[in-house]
Amino acid sequence: PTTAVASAAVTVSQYACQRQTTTENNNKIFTDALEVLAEYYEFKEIEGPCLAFRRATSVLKSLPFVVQCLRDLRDLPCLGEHTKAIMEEILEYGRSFEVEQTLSDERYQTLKLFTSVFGVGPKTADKWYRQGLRSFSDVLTEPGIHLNRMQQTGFLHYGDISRAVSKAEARALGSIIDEAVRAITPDAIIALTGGFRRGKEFGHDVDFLVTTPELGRERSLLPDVIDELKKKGFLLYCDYHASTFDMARLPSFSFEAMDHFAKCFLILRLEEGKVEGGLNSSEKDSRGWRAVRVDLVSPPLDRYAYALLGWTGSRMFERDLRRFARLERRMLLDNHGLYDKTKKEFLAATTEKDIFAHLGLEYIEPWQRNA
Ligand code: TTP
Ligand code: MN
Ligand code: MN
Ligand code: MN
Repeated sequence: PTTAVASAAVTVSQYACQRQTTTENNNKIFTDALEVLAEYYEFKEIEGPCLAFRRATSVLKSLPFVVQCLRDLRDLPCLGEHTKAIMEEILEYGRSFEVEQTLSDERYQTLKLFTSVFGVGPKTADKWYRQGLRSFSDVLTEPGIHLNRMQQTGFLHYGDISRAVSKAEARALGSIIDEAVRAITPDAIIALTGGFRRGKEFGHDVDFLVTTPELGRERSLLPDVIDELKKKGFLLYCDYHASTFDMARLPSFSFEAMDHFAKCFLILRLEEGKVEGGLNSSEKDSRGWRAVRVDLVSPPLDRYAYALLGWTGSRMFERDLRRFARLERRMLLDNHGLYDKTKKEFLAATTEKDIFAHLGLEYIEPWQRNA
């Protein structure tokens, strides 16, 4: 009889968009450790090792087996010497000295804390650290510090926003968004996207794509939806960005750049009574509501498939889709479209399957994109 061997002769692609990665992570003990190191280098703004650790993490998340010895790693891509050394330590001692050192590093701890505030990125966090600030009360009592509106809101709702959003809460928010959008245009198209579309149980926010069949109408859709949410008493915070979309522009070469669609970053008030099974609260409080982060993006309908693919993530999956397009197909992909450099033309798509087909990639379902 044939016995299944863990690291059987199945080749694992170096591209996340050619791997199936569900939310079931068999190698969490390794990926948690490697993510700490990735974040450490991110805070240090050293891109190379940061990306290397993220790529390694992403490969390990796709494996259908638990790595039990270094031999299991033999034929896997994206695992460098540093990664393998960390994994070897964990295999042998159940933990990594370097990771534990990083976790107790003062700068790492402080930047981790500061960047957990909505509106505070690594740059601001590092500036505060270099000013000698170490805690929220340091920041909030330091005379020279100016907090922008986003950061003020971030501190105000810190407890709620730093607590994970559950699937039940995402569903309740779906109904709220659905109702608000349909009050504006009954024929609106609304799709859940982001981590919840990938089947995650918890998220840091809830992402929706909303648009209308009428081209051009989407430009004024979000302002109307925002007014509606405000009128109904749901709106706690709104950062709206109007569309800067230009049809003629080539897809951008950058991986992390924001797209040009109209979008808003919101904080909404979610009532306990709207959530089946109640709120995801650590301690029962008597408020009966919580604040939740919600993102809305509104592409024109003819870019719906590209926007949906781009906003479904994961970030590593998106990054590799673009890298694959560029290096393997001489095509440029971003949230707006796909440009074939050989044919010198944009490729139209009405579904995500069309885009995978254009790229000559096997279709990967949303719940298999948790790279
Ligand atoms: P996020 O909501 O940041 O991440 P997530 O939903 O995968 O995970 P979490 O549970 O932590 O919320 O982003 C979702 C996707 O949207 C991600 O792939 C990046 C993409 N995105 C853009 O393409 N453009 C943008 O301007 C923003 C803000 C996000
Ligand atoms: Mn999200
Ligand atoms: Mn802004
Ligand atoms: Mn989001």
